Amino acid sequence: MSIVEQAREGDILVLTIHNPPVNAFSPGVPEGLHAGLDAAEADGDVRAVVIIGGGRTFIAGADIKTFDLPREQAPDLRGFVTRLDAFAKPTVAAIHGTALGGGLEVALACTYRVVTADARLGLPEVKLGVLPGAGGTQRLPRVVGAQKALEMMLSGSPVGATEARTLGLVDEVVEGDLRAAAVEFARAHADARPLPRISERGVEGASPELFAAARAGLGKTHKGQYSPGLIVDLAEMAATKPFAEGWDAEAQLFMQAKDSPQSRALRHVFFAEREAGKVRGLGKDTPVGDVRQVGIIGAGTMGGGIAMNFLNVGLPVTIVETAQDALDRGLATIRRNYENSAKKGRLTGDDVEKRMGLLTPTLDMGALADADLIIEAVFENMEVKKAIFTRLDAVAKPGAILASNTSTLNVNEIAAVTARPEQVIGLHFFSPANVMKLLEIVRADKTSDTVLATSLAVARKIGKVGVVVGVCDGFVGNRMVHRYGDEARKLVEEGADPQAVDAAMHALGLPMGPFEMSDMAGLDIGYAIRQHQAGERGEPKPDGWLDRIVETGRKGQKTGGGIYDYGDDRRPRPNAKMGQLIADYRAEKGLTPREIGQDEITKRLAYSLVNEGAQILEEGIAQRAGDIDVIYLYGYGFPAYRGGPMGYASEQGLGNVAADLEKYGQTPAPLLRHLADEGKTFAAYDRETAKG
Ligand code: 3H9
Repeated sequence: MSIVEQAREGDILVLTIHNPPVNAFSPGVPEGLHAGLDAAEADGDVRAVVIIGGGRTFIAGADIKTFDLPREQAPDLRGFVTRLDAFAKPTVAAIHGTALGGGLEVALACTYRVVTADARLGLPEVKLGVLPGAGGTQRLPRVVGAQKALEMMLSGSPVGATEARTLGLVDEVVEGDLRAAAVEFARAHADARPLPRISERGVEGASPELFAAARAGLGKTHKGQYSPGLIVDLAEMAATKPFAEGWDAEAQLFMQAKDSPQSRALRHVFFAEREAGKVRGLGKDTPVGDVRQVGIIGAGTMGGGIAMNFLNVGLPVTIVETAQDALDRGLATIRRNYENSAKKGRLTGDDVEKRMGLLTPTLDMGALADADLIIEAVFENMEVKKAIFTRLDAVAKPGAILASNTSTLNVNEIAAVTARPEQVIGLHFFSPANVMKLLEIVRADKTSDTVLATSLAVARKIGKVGVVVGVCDGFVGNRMVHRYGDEARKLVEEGADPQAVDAAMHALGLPMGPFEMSDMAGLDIGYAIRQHQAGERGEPKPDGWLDRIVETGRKGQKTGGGIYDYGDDRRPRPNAKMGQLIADYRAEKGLTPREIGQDEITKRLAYSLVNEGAQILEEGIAQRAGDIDVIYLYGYGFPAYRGGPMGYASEQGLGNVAADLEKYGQTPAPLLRHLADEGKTFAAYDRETAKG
């Protein structure tokens, strides 16, 4: 079948795009569409043209894979849109699924748009660090007004068919057969002249204040990002300059944005997110189990948060505790969380009761006999976990998935106490578990493919980004964060203020620096880990400056302060006594503080993540560098526009990263060294290893 199929419906020519999976504007598509317009021009009997997508969607945009091609090899979307806009016969975009980016731009250059009731239309380019580059910045404001256009282009979120109709973005919402309805519509409008062209309209609702306010808001909504400012500039041009001028400026700014490191990073993230859901070696036909009943052991903060994920999607949850008061507290917390959402208007009172109604509290582990998936979420102690899994093995039905929410412990060891280690897996949720999107899915040595595939499906069902990792201390996220924390503490020993260390991470775009994060998580957690690890290695009790802070009783936000003080606004403020404690510590240890610039702090912190990430990759604990990036985006707030830590390092050049690591006294991991020597990126490594 040709990539663009031409078919006559009497006097209407229908052009159907067949470019699965999402009809992106790939090489071959413009050629096929031009051929269709040639045919419509040549044949006097053709009165109008319909453009429709074959398969599941209309055009989902420019083909993101072609962004790095030289301009002359990239599909010419703008050339096609120009011809469409000037076409002498009426053209109708028949839209189902999603008309996104270049797809909506094609539709906007058509004379008319008809859509199915479930269609969605949007300009999501900002999410790729670019801007609508085929007339979207100039046409959308002319259709929906300046304010709505800004909102759509800056958020990148699509609108549904009904809203699109109200906005005048579409001409008709179709029930039933879209193709037939579009042909009918085209025929009914075949003789309309002059043809209405969006490019000839003015922009409603524009004012200098509107654009000034939009610019002022960017610091909050798009801090540190490049393309949103350009989008506002172009929307303003749409309102104040002739179409042709805005159209030319758009082309130039699109190229600038496309060639920016931020766009490269965001495109890397787009594909990394999609790859992360795929497990190498796991067949597409791997059976996926049905999860209808969920059991949770532990009604503490984690257990309660985990339970909410399932209740939110209508799955019944049985939650088990050892004592009635702990169970009551857990339930009250879940209810309070839901009621807070209801107060904010995110849920109705009915929703709250419906969700609470799906929750069965019990002190009896035997009540988990019917559960398809059981998640243990008690405190981190191997003996306690082993006892629970031994009991679960006796109680759970055959085929039930037995999962541990451990964040550090060895899942193989936990699995080994059961007679069914193939049913055991780690499901590591991030706190707060009802909010954070990341789920590390820890594949133990004997975990079966079905258990793995089912866990991935469960992650999708509850709206999490599931990333498969292997067993090691801290898995991917926490193992890397431990190295990062070590480096942060060292920087303070050497002379940096904690505030300066955190500020460097803010400048990189992270919502929190390492010390704010530790204060939030509780300083006692890291303290306990350091003590434990030293004990295991037979080393003396750790006595760093941070250990000393914990020993003063300051454990972070939960005790009102830790490294910093916190007021009601929960913002960190330096504490003079802690500053003195650090100064005394340095003096006692004979450390002469030195000035440390932001550049050094940023490199040492970011590259400590990268170096550990490279080690993790080499050990096969993560399948891909892209997976590590996805973990850092969704679990730690690493900004997508930096590409995650591994993407960021690749953008800096791995040779430079290795040299900086050495300069600051760290040894580059062998894989990092190797890639640096070969002049490669982590993305190249991912591509090579994908081939096997
Ligand atoms: C643009 O248009 C620029 C213009 O303004 C100017 C140009 C001059 N290209 O997400 P899924 C692949 S910028 C290439 O899993 P879903 C995707 O990688 C573009 N590939 O499915 C995946 O591949 P694989 C503006 C693409 O049903 C497969 O399709 N448009 C593209 O959950 C399925 O994707 C956008 O930003 C693409 N444009 O969601 C839209 N899109 O199977 C981006 C998808 O190998 N796309 N793929 O893993 C989306 O938002 C979602 O993919 C969509 C479907 C909603 C369409």
